[in-house]
Amino acid sequence: MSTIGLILLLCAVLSGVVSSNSQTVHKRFEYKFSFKPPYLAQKDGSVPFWEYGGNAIASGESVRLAPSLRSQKGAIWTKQPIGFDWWEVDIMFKVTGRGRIGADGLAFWYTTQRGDYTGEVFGSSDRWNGLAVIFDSFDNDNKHNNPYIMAMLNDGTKNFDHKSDGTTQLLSGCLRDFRNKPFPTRARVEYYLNTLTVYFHNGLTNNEADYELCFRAENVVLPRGGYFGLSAATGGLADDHDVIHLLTSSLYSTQQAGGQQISNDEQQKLSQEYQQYQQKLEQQKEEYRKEHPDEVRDKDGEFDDWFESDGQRELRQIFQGLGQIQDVMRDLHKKVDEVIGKQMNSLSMLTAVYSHSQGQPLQPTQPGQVPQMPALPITRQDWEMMATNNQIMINTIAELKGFMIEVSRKSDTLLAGGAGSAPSPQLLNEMRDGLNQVKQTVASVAQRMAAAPPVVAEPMCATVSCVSTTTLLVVVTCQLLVMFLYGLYKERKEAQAKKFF
Ligand code: MAN
Ligand code: CA
Ligand code: CA
Repeated sequence: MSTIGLILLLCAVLSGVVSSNSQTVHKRFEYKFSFKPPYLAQKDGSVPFWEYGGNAIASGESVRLAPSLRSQKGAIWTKQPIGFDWWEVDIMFKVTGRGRIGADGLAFWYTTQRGDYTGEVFGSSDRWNGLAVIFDSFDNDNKHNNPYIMAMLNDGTKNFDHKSDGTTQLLSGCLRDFRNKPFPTRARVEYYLNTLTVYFHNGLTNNEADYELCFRAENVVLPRGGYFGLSAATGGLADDHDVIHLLTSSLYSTQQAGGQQISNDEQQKLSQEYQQYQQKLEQQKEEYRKEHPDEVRDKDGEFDDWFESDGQRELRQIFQGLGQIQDVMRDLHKKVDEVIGKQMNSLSMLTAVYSHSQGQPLQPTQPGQVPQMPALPITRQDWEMMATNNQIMINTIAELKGFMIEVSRKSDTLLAGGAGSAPSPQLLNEMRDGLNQVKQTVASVAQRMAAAPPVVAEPMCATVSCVSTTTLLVVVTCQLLVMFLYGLYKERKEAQAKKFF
């Protein structure tokens, strides 16, 4: 029967090299370093490519590494050493128990030697050489920091300090509850280009997308050709420690992938193997039907599995609802993060402008770095000052606009009445009045601008070369007047010249 399981694994291999990130990482499923249901264990209880011992028991659906009885220990190890440098292992497991607190936990191993089945460290050997990712349920040091997920590296010399939950020995970790969850919990351990990353799925949903980062550690050097293993232990307190699947993929960078593609020979060999397994499966199915004629379903009971009780339906709906709420919460979380990020940016910029207006120069902490924004708050008074300044600017601009319209109207009248002839004394007086009016308005604008409280943005001119608004207005108005007078003068000249011809 277990051949079905194998066939499923083979199918995944034949699907070829999978690219998780089409740009850089190529993934290849490694069936010889994996197990999963259905038909996880064969009829004789063996798990293809794996060996297990101690109190561990394998069934078609899972491997129970340690049952919920006192002082139990068990482990499962790959038969062959791993022949690739970088890998990703996905472990689906359930730690369940009737107690509010359970013990002791399980561990994932990548070590140069297979460990014991009844060792001291969560069922495996101490002083290992390689990596342990430990899911420690029980708070031995009473620091209220369990269940905890942690990684520990060992070169074969260190003893795990069970009494302190290995607190001083860990490489990295995260506080996560993995006991008694509605769906199986999952962990993804990735070792790629000497970076070790552990993701965790809390089992509150059965959604593939719900992995969260537990930790990432760089510059991790693991010995080559290690074995994968899983182990678990109980003590005075006990939980069931069930592993539903362990799926291994080798990882290759784009350059590596070229050399690692499956050769034609290998592909042929694999498809032959696949055909053989399929034939064997059919034979076994046939045998099973002959041996168990009662278990072959009668037509009436055929769709029994399709129905659910009221209680089952309610539970399913609750979990579905929970899953949806989680999806929404995740999206909201992302959006809030974005908004907070933007707000922080704006705030630091405003604070920098404010502090600069107070005479504090912006200073880069390191050469070539953006100046650090001092963390000065912007007070209500500052906001009010800014608002007042804005209003003054708006009023002044409106006044200037009105004045410009007036000037333009007067110049039109002047041009219409005086074109082609010398300006009359009345016109000259009007022009003088106009000029005086311009002067007065510009002077009053200048006065207002000077009297207004300092605009927060004004000191920016100290760093960027610019002119004040008043100067700009004076220059623009003078320019307009000069142009207007020059136009008048030119027209007169032309009219005089025409008289001569
Ligand atoms: C006892 C001992 C410990 C163990 C706890 C929880 O105190 O067996 O080693 O961690 O129970 O099982
Ligand atoms: Ca512990
Ligand atoms: Ca602890």
